[in-house]
Amino acid sequence: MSRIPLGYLDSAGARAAATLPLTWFLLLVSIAVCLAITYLLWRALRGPAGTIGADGKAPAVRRGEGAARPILVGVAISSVILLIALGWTMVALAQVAPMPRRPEIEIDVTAHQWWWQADYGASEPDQTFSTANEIHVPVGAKVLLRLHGADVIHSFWVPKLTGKTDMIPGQVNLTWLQADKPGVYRGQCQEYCGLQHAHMAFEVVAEPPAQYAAWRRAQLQTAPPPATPAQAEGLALVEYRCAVCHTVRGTTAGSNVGPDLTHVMSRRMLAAGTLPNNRAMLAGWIEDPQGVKPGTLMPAQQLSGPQLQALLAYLETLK
Ligand code: HEC
Ligand SMILES: [Cu+2]
Repeated sequence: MSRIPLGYLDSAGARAAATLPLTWFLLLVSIAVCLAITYLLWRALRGPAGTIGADGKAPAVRRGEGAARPILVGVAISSVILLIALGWTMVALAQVAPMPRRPEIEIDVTAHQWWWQADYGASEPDQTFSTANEIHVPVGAKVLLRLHGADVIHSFWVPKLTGKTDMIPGQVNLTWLQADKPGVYRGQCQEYCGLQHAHMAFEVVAEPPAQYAAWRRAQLQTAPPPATPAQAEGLALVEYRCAVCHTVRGTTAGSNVGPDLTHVMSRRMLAAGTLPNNRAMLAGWIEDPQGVKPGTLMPAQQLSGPQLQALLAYLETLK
């Protein structure tokens, strides 16, 4: 599926599309204003300089006939443009502000320093699961997002699909999105939230409904039991070393300081969009998370070589 980078000058969904013409209008007006002011300044600077009179005083300012005209014209033009911008903003707000009354999907997204937790199925207790840094939605569906903040203020932003909404501890903010085309849309935290704010990205994977349903079914599964001695040793290490912070459903690891790892290998990226997800990157992350994301809340694990291999053998089964 194609990866679609950040960018707000085009849209891929109804909510972003509603504000797009206004964005372009304001952008072009701003550019025109900059050019006009530059031109007027340039013209004024090129005009004849005033000369100091014989008495050593600057010449008196002369106010010619009709000198007030440019001011009046300028004020009139600005007022008209600002009134248009105001009216247009109201219209755009009316289009994007109401939440969908019957959303097809509801997801609780919680921002942590510095990763995203996505919980599905709050309204159906047998359909709940938690994932991280990757939000799947079916193409064309209206998706309601309940936004939570775990520690400090963050902000949810997927420019191709929806504008920014703050995620504030102790408060639930709502937003919604709808993807019209399949694709992987990049999102980013938009409120400075500490050391690794720049490495707090995520992806919205919009896929055809059948594919989405298959993904959801797979996410609902618990982790498979280990099939080899190495995997069994890996599981023991997870329950001993990682369980204080991570969940692997189907094992005794059940903490939520860090991302749910039950299906960690099904994800495209690791550590909030920081590393591509494969065996080598996973090993590097577990050995030295502080080298990848200095300040991240996962400490280095200091495992021996054989321990790391066993751990990887087990983690690779978490698809
Ligand atoms: C003290 C808590 C803590 C411990 C112990 C811990 N982790 Fe983490 N882990 C985290 C946090 C917090 C993150 C999120 C880091 C980020 O993205 O900034 C994380 C992220 C990860 C990720 C990336 C997941 C993703 O989807 O991006 C993996 C994989 C991971 N940890 C594996 C492990 C393994 C394996 C162990 C045990 C050997 C372990 N962790 C021990 C807190 C912990
Ligand atoms: Cu943030």
